[in-house]
Amino acid sequence: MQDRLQALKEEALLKIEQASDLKALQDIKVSYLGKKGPITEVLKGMGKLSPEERPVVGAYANEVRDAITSALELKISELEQAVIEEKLKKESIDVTLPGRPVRKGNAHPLTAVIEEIEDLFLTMGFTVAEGPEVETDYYNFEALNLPKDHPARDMQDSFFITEDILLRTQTSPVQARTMEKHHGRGPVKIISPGKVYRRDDDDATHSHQFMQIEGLVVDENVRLSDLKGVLETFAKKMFGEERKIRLRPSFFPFTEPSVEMDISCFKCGGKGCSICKHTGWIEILGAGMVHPNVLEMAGFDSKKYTGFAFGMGPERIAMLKYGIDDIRHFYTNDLRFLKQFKKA
Ligand code: 2U9
Repeated sequence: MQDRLQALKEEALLKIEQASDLKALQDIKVSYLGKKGPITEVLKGMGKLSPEERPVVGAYANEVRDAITSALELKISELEQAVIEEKLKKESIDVTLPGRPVRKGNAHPLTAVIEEIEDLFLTMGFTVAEGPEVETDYYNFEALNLPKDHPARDMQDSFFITEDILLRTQTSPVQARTMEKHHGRGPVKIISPGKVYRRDDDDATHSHQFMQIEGLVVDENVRLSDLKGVLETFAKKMFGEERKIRLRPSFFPFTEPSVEMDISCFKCGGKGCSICKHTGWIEILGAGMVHPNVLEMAGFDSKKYTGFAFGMGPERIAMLKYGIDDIRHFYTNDLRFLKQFKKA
């Protein structure tokens, strides 16, 4: 019986040695150590042995089973390791290969123009102020010298949320709020870029939501000539050093006097062309000296303090600068339009 066990052991160890995959090892395990395997058969026949032989054969059978079990475990772990090594070899990364190109985006043309304008005013000592798009009637109208019955309110037909709360129609409430925070002490020198809303039918030149950049300077001895100097610097930096500016009288409820600023046409230099509608001049923005009522409502002594303010539409500036013919291009997210503003 011991010879039979010895032969089984050698046979099993040889097969384990020669096995080339995990499935073959599993089959060997079942066929040698399983319930119907030859070792179990030998153990079952031990009843026929003499009492002296029985423990000797039993111990040897256990030894054979342990030898086969450990040979199987060793071979299994060798094969598993080989599989891992094969996988590592196949999946190794060549770090010297060139990477896939990353698609680069670009700033939205409006964002680019707003940032350019912000940078210009930052170099002139202005800071950027922001405020809520959902405003109270007080900051949007009343504090800007537009009382409830004022006819100029009609020009800013609005989206009201309640009787007293609306989507702001201009960024002027940011200036009114900033002035209040100064508690009657200057200087105030800010620009306020942001979204504004007006009830309007959208077409090539109108949008119910658009952007504004307004500016405000309040201090002692601020004059119209200061306004003119700041606007001229802005016009030249934005549209070319050769630009001339002109101020025409206008009306805004929050400024007195009020003006519109034109620049000499950057296309024809003033001779007259389709861009300047053959006038030689292009209207860029509105401005004026802050109305004393507005200063007083925000807590400034209008005998001691004066100020100037201006407002412009970045869409209009971008349309002029890049020859864009329809304001809706800014808001419809057409990549064919947006990709044209990639910087080289
Ligand atoms: C305060 C005092 C005065 C802001 C000003 C304009 C002139 C102006 C419009 C032009 C076209 C805006 O984009 S647009 O619709 N704005 O012409 N805005 S003065 O004056 C202020 C603002 C706040 C406290």
